[in-house]
Amino acid sequence: MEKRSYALNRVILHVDMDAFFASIEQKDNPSYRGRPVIVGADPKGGRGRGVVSTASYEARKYGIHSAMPISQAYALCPNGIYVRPRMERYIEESKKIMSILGEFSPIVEQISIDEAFLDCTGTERLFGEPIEIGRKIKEKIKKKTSLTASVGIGSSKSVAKIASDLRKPNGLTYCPPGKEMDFLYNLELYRLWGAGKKTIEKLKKSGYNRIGDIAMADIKEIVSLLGKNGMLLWQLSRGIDPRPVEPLSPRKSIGREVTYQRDLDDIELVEKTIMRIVDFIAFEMRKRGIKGKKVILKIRLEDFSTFTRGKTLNCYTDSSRIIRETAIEKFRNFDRSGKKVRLIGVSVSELVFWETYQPRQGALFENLYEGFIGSNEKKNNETPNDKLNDKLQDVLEEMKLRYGDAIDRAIFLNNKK
Ligand code: TTP
Ligand code: MG
Repeated sequence: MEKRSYALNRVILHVDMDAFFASIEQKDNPSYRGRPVIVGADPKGGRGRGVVSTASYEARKYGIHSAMPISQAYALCPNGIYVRPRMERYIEESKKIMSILGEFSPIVEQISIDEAFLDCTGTERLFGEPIEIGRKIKEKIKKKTSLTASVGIGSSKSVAKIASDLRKPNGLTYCPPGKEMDFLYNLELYRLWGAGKKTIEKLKKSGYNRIGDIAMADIKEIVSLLGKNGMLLWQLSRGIDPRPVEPLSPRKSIGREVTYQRDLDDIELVEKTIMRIVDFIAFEMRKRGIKGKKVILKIRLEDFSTFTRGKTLNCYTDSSRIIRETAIEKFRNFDRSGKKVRLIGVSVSELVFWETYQPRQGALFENLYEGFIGSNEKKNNETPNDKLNDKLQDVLEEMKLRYGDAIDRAIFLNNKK
């Protein structure tokens, strides 16, 4: 098959700090520098439970990495320096870094506590060639924080993300436009952003070992092997990734709306739609580590009159139950004057990127944060049960993405029939 690149001419940078938590510990404690530092749960002389949050590059030589049981890390390197995470401190540094990035482009999308995408298309006259922009960003971060970052530059998010990881730590990697396929060709499959363990296993079994093997294959083969996901992966393997860098602004919202084929009078059915929409948005928010404070319900009636009803919550949330209850309350209080519903929508706005706003108490840090003292934020009456339900819902949404609508909440079953 012919090698062809579908790159758009964008300059996208991915910036990812090196061994972030561990580097901050080394910066704050000069005696830790040059030594294996492991940030995570207490190893308790090898009997500790919980996991490694991250390890300095010196510690990685012993085979220690993020998410490894702390007991295993201890067995590999009993003389390492083991420290508990200090989230507030890391967030402080993260904010500094994000604000430096903002000096290089107004389009910055933070995707975790220590990484972000920048769209620097058209800024060459201000900052120089792409590689020069990368160098300047690294220098500025080093100067202001004494920390090192790795930067990847390419014509898409996926290429930039792969590039930043190639020469860690303190790396700078540029893939010029048009060279995407050559750049990706010999790389191992795990580097493809979006290829999970199972997908990689499947691909390897069928003889695809490098990214280039997928790029050169017939798209139909990959799709028949992996389903819908195959299409995306095939495109990524050729450096095709049109996703824009999307900054998260407080004005922005996450939402979805549904227009019915026939106008509806059945309140119960409309409420079920609201629940479905909310499940989707809450999943999207949790996946991206975002929480929001304002819930907005949109209603269009049979005569096309359109209304919005909003409520600002006590504090930020990504809980399906809280968003759902708020939206449904707004719907029940809305006077339709007997008219049927043509469209219903829910959105959440006043968004914040939660990890840098306040440490996340879920997923990543769960094992590390027994006894963590939260901020002064008021609570929205979130219960442990909500957290469990949200987790279940996330699994469900993942499965829906993979297997279509074969699985769903019991409450929706009647509609399917
Ligand atoms: P990463 O950027 O994945 O890792 P890192 O910055 O430590 O190392 P690298 O040089 O490879 O980028 O994650 C950023 C921080 O997030 C990391 O320092 C600690 C935290 N983290 C966890 O707490 N648990 C995890 O499983 C991972 C992956 C990260
Ligand atoms: Mg990092």
